[in-house]
Amino acid sequence: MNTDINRFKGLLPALLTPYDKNGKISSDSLQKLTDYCVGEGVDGFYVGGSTGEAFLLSTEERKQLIKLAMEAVAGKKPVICQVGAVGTDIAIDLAQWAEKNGADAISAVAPFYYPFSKEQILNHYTAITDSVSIPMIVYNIPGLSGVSLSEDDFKRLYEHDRIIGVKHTHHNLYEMERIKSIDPERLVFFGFDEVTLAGVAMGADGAIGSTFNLMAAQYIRLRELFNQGKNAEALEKQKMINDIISTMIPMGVFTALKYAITSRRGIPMGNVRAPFTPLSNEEKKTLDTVLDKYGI
Ligand code: MN9
Repeated sequence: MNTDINRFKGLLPALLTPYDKNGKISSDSLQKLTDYCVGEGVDGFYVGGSTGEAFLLSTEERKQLIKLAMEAVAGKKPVICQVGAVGTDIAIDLAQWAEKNGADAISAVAPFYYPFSKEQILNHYTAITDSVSIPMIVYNIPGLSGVSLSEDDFKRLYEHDRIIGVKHTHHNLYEMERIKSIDPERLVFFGFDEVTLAGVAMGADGAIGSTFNLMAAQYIRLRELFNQGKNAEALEKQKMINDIISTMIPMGVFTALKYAITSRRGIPMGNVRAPFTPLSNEEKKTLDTVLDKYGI
């Protein structure tokens, strides 16, 4: 087992992918966004996940995103690159690219769309992990991928030394705790920002979230309050965060975040790719009202 895995622990933005006026990935905005997040105190980055619009990008663009994100972060914090794809060969190509460009770890969503057997899914993870020498963090997100990896699946995945943890984007915290208990040295990142407090209370080593791009400081404070045993205050912080997230969900969290970061942080983010649509003026107003209320 890699003894250095503790450096991945903490609060990591699931990095948004900014576009320039022509709809191309913007290295300038990537630099500004990662600098801003580092300034807020994040512990690392998760690049090219759901929030990063991985499945709206071409493979070439995903490679470009990895390269530009690695250059932008420049070793200031650990970076986990999501390389998952339906085809094993595509995921391996991305994994090797990530390693070559300095990624600290890779992550992969389970292969989706086709009804693969659990055996095939396990082989997929083994093949990707074996193709590189950096660690793999499994991305379990049944709500979007349609594939649910169970405690038993993790027992098998963890037979591989370099599969060092999971990004558990699932509201079942019992399952998360059971997965953590298989091997307490391996890491569990919780993936739903609106329940960060509960995730941490149930033993998550960290959290990877989309809204950390905009307001990481709020989560850092929440964690601090929890660590000081100030649970009621930590819950107040979570409730405040959730007033914002619940406003964003009906309009599309990534779309809402891109609008808010562009307008409030002065970092041009562009829109989320089609078929997603930009916010309407009415949605912008609704979001502005709640962000103003909390001084975000
Ligand atoms: O990566 C994100 N998961 C999904 C994590 O988008 C499915 C979360 O950060 C959510 O966007 C967030 C709002 O539901 O918790």
